[in-house]
Amino acid sequence: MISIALLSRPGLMDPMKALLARELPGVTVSSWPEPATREAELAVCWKPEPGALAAMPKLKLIHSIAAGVDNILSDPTLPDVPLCRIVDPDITSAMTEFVLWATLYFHRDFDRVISNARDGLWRRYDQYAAKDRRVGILGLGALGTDAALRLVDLGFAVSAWSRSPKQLAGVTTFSGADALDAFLSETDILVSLLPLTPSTVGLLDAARLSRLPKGAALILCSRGEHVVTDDLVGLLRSGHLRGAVLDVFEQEPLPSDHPLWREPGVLVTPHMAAIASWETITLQVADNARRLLRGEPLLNTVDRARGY
Ligand code: NDP
Ligand code: OXD
Repeated sequence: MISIALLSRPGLMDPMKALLARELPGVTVSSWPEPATREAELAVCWKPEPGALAAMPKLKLIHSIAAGVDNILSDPTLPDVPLCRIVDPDITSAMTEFVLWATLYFHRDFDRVISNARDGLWRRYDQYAAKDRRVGILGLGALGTDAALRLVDLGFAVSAWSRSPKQLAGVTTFSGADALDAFLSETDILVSLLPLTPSTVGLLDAARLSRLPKGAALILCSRGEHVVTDDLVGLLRSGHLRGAVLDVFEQEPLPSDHPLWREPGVLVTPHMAAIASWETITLQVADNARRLLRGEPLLNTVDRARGY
């Protein structure tokens, strides 16, 4: 039976040990930096220490416990073995719920009335029909596609931007770097569901965010590194942007004294848009472990050259 190493901060993945033993009878599970991890054929990772995977000479497969793999690909010594990630309908639904909630938060002025309620201020705002609100989604993959379709169901004017051309019923699609400015200029509520890669890091800087129409809002569900925080804060303070729901940050957990917690117009959520259960993660890891042992195609492999 296969030998699996868990690589993360101490204790994080402990719940997987019993679940992996249930799914893969006879499996050996060790946690980095135990010496037994050197014998592992499969590594299950969240933010593995750079160099740790290179010290596993028998490694045949690296498995992320998350949808995003930037925290693994950032290791310059990463061994050249397949890398798989988590893709799951429950995670997709959870992300869509979060995107719908955050879209409605701005669309129906909850950002303003929650703040007004703290001051006992009774104030109503002009209402807009969903069809008159343009929601733009960066990234039209597993998560962006579902969120876009559900927003269409609610009647929003939905557009999306991806690397390669795509067609999706009811969605105006844009692709490639040359189309980004046009996409942004027609977006009232911008939702980021991009992977973090060398092409997308720092994408939302002052120049790009300024392309959004005055009064636009940002919903950041992807990675903190997609946004240049000082540029975002500058555009919020100048009044060009209305607000931002930020679920992801360069540093997580976001320190309690970080100014973003208290920045007017910003709502911080704790990387909770879509959280995979240990059961879901284990079932996908175990499925790929069996496939590896049987020499069958792996599921949800990452294109390492593209970075996602
Ligand atoms: P996918 O890999 O399925 O989709 C990625 C999408 O981004 C694709 O449409 C791809 O285009 C597009 N894309 C990638 N690079 C570029 C680029 N340079 N220019 C334009 N478009 C680009 O990812 P998922 O939908 O599964 O997940 C997206 C991200 O969401 C994850 O990487 C992770 O960072 C984040 N996430 C956050 C969670 C949270 O709780 N906050 C939970 C889960 C994920 P194309 O279709 O042409 O390939
Ligand atoms: C992620 C995840 O990639 O939680 O952020 O899956």
